[in-house]
Amino acid sequence: MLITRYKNNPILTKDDVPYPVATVHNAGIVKHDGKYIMIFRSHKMNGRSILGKAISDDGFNFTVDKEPFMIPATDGIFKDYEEYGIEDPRIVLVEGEYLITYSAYSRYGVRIGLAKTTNFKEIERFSLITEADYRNVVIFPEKFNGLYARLDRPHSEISPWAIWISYSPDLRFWGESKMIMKPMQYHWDEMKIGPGAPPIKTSRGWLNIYHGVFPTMDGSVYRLGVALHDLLDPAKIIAVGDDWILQPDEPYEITGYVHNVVFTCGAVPENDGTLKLYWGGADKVMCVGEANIEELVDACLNNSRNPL
Ligand code: BMA
Repeated sequence: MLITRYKNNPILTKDDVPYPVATVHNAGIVKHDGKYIMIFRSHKMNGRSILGKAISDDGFNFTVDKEPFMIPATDGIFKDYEEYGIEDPRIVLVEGEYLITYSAYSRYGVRIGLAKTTNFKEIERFSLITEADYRNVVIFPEKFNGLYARLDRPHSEISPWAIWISYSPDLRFWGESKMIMKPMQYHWDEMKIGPGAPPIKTSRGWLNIYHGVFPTMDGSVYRLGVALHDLLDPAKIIAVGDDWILQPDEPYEITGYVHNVVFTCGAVPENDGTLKLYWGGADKVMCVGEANIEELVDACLNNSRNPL
């Protein structure tokens, strides 16, 4: 077992939230000033999503803020594109700024918003960084030759939904896009894949924990897998682990708002070489597990499949 589930999962549910919500799931998470800050998604009772914030000393026991952290914008261009809700935040620290990427839903489709904060109190909505039909944007914590880099997942009618990379000098304008990893036929991720947690730097490469989806007669199953990107050229994938590292096994992952889902938006690497991996269980609750980072890298290298 590469991921050891925390014994008291789920760590956060709707009953921990002091305002009315139906779910708590798909949270981004970072360590800031010695505390774990979690930005989670909740469905409201109208079926649209908002983002909440929770804080913890140990990464397991969280307390939720009295008010939501972000709700759909009420003015400017963001208002038009967040009308149906905001979902699945990822957080990364780059050069002293926390960058939060989230899915913005509206009558025009789903695109990605980028907000910045330094303290998780004041938030600046910076830019809408894709057009419609993109989800799952994770930004690398470091720049490459002076450029920010991101992984994302555009929707395509022609090819299975795959992971792409793009670069930006300023977080606003993105380009040099390229598909770098795609689903594999008759495999656990054959229907679609997407970036999960922001990439984690290791001595052997960037560890990318992604999700893959398999269609069954009983609906789709969301699982997590691992890939390793070159440290200097993240478009180059060194290896993709052939097996999933986590699948819905516990009752709170099998049954919920959407059945059979483990979905990650964040992980925290610790100084002792372990990783706290966070995931939404069945789109309803938040869970955590621990892993050894080197073992996850080995899982990419020792039993690989082709990225493309
Ligand atoms: C995806 C997204 C995720 C969700 C998953 C399973 O398409 O909507 O937010 O966790 O489906 O329902």
